[in-house]
Amino acid sequence: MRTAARLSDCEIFCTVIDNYGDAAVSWRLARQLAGEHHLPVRLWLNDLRPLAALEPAIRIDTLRQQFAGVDIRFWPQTEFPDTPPAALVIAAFGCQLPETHLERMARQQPPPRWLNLEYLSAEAWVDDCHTLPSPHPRLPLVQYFFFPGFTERSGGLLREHDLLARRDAFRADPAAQTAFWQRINCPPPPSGALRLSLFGYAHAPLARALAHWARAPGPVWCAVPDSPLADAAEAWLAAGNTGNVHLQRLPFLSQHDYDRLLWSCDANFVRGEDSLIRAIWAGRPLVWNIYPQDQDTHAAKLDALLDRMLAQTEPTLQTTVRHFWHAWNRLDDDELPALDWLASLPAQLTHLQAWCATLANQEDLATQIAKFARMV
Ligand code: TRH
Repeated sequence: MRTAARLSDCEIFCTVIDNYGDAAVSWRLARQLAGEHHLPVRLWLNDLRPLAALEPAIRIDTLRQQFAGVDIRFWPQTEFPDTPPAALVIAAFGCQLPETHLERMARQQPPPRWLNLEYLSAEAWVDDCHTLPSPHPRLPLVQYFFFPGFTERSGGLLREHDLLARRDAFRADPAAQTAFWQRINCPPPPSGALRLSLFGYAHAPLARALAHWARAPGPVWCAVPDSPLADAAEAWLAAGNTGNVHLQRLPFLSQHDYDRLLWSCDANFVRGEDSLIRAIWAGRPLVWNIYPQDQDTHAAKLDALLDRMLAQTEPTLQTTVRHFWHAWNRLDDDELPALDWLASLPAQLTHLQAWCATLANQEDLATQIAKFARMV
């Protein structure tokens, strides 16, 4: 380890595979390194469309634009522009850096700190792999694996320094809430209704859940931003018999407004990586539709998160939540205990608030990256 060094700038490379998560995580990290750690940040993205969905002020028809202190660049997959490497180079999710850029990095003195930002997992092995070095097979460069995670030995979770304060201020401010519903063109939820937000993949058994909630003891208001679940919800609505369920279709919201939706609901159904973390920071019960992987490797990841999330809870609550999450992810063919899950929400809330507060004591991912890059 070198002693703490000055860090002049940073660049993040991100290849969008599908969906929004890769761009979402890279964008949050870029904004935070620029805004909170005062680093000039370049963000290279091979596809600007997901970013423009998350932040509508972003343009998709330009090679270079500046927004929120970040220099956003289109990353052409053919010839990479000759650009001096930054002092900190982050490859998001194992993406391959352009060969010409790697060669420039190798010629730079001192060479850049080079991190591979890995996918999030709550599994125990993460702690042993976090910050492991991996020398380049040919060039005099070392890449370090940087693992986000839920423990002190991991790289932590993305969280802006004022996120929880902004959340609490929003919840205490009826005018801000009214302005939010108006801005997204949505009537405020009926008073007294249980509020759920629903975001997920096409395989989630939404129609089965809605059929159960139609028989709930009170009204259940379900906000469904654009995703495959929105189509499933509409198909169910068209079939009639909605009982106590009130469906509210929403457009795909900006990241800014999606946070406000999560903060406004009693429980949030999320998916992938980034919306999961935002739902945890909402401090309310959540259900995770994990991104499916080959050979069901996602099942172990889902259970690892459940183990951490439910560690301090009663066995009956653990059984209900675990059972519901497994059925929601179609990990087994069991019946979806949708009404038991609904009845367990007050107990889940107490626990989720405490878990959120505990996790917020951890140093956040951007801060850990900035510190590590100054030390390596
Ligand atoms: O879009 P995703 O399914 O992304 C996934 C995962 O990240 C997965 O781990 C990765 O391997 C795969 O992509 C390739 O889910 P995720 O990560 O939750 O990203 C969704 C983003 O969209 C998140 O930042 C929240 C945001 N969002 C909005 O801004 N507005 C909305 O209305 C909704 C529903 C989401």
